[in-house]
Amino acid sequence: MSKTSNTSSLPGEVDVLIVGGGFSGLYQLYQLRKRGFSVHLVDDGDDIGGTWHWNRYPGARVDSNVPEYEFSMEELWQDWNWTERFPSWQEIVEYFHHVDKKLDLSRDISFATRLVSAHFNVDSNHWDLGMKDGGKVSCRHLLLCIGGVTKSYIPDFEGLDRFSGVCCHTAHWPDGLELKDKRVAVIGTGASGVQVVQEAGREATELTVFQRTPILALPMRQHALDLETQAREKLDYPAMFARRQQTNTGYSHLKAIDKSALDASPQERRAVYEDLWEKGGFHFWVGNYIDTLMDEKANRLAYDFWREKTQERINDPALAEILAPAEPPHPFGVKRPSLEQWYYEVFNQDNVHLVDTKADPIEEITATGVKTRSGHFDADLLVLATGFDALTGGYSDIDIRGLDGLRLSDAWSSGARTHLGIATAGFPNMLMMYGPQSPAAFCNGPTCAERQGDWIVSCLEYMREHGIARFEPTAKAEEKWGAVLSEMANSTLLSKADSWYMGANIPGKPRQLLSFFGVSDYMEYCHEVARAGYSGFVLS
Ligand code: N01
Repeated sequence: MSKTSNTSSLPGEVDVLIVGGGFSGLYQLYQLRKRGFSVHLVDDGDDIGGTWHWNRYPGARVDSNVPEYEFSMEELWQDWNWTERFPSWQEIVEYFHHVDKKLDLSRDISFATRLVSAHFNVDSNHWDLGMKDGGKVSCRHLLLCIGGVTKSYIPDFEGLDRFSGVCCHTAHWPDGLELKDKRVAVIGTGASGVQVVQEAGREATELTVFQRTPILALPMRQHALDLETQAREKLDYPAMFARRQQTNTGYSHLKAIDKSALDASPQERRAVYEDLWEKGGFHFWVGNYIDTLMDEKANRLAYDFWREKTQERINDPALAEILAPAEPPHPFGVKRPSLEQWYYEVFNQDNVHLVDTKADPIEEITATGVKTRSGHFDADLLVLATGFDALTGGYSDIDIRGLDGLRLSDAWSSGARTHLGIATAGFPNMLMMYGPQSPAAFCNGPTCAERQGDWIVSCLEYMREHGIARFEPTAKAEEKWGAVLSEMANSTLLSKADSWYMGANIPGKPRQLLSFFGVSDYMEYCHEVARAGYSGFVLS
């Protein structure tokens, strides 16, 4: 696999400095450069790809199907083909190299360059930026495209530093580390854990899975893609990409059924559920009856169907009850349902053990494995699939200081406050893509990168055309946006789980809904703000 190598050196000053080389950052680089902005991108990694540069654990693959999960520009898809409906991280990285080559992006990217400080300079209305290696840049606009799952979370397990085997978090998988012929322990059963467990089930001599909350995983229904079919389907790509702009999920084919599950007869509902189940992917999640994520009774019907289907695949009734319990651990779909291929069958193997850490808590990590209340589980490789300080953690890792030296981490100490999930009061000329209170967690990534991205590009053009040196949202606009999110949390079942959507997976983190549900509805708000001359922003 070829690595992107032609790294550009840092410029002294630019109109826009972008941080992060994933879908959103690369889109901004391409679009802003085309419009005559001087723009540069920095990324901590030594290659593009954003989350796909970092998350390269065995089995890592995307949960969104292609071609929905790619850019919509024709010059990018006309001569690109995939081999699988849900591609592996390796193939996605290759796709990013293709994008780089086609759009000639890396001439304006500094790789292995980590932004560590960003201080707003009130005299110049510029941001003074400092990189980890000492490099400095001044920019008019700071555009943070750092992604939602940037800062990994490692729980404070007693004795973790004493483990004598190899221990790694899924987001920091070293090149060449294999599961084969090892005794593997995996802590965590979110989307990352599910994928590692599937691979470890095939490769490891012994596998122990530590589950705190069962994942309500859905069948992926993976299949290979051939060139003839893709050539035929490309005739419809422009229409498909246009449709994807119109839905709240950001997928052209995924739209909730505009009917209550409770209004359907049991036979009709069963037929709908079976159909969604067979389609695979996220159909059973966001293509389900409209009230599935809003009404407890409707939700329970979906949960019971999920449980029935899942339990059928697990031989041991006791294990089936731990993996798919009679009482839901939380409403279905309010934590991210991972897509799986053979996850549940793994637990039918003799060399695989499941530990329910609610019943049998982890007491400590020892030199040779994991000690729980009931016993000790030996391991050579300890995999921490324990997630991320999602949506806000990446920001608190940078020393961002706005007006009067205000630190972003202090401004957000009791919760993230934003206008549209794009900007925050006290931090002029700083914009976030995929930020907290934007639709990041509930939208197909590339769609969000393009839709929110186009709005940001227009916003920056507007500021340039009107000679505006500085803009920032008002505290009042942030309050209003916060109220929109609170209302959303209260009118759905989203607040009923301790998920990263709610900031509730990190001890001590303020509990709030961190993502807006529905990208089309969200864009309506954004367009309304722009039409009103950027209402809620102070322009000077
Ligand atoms: O992280 P998670 P992730 N003791 O937070 C457990 C995206 N993604 O990396 O549920 C024991 O979901 C925790 O338990 P609990 C996707 O958006 C996408 O898997 O809190 N266990 C949970 O089981 C996803 O949602 C893809 O009770 C502890 C797990 O660790 C997001 O990234 C692939 C614990 C963390 O799960 C994050 O997924 C991968 C403790 N002290 C990721 N602390 C694809 O597109 C935490 N856990 C395929």
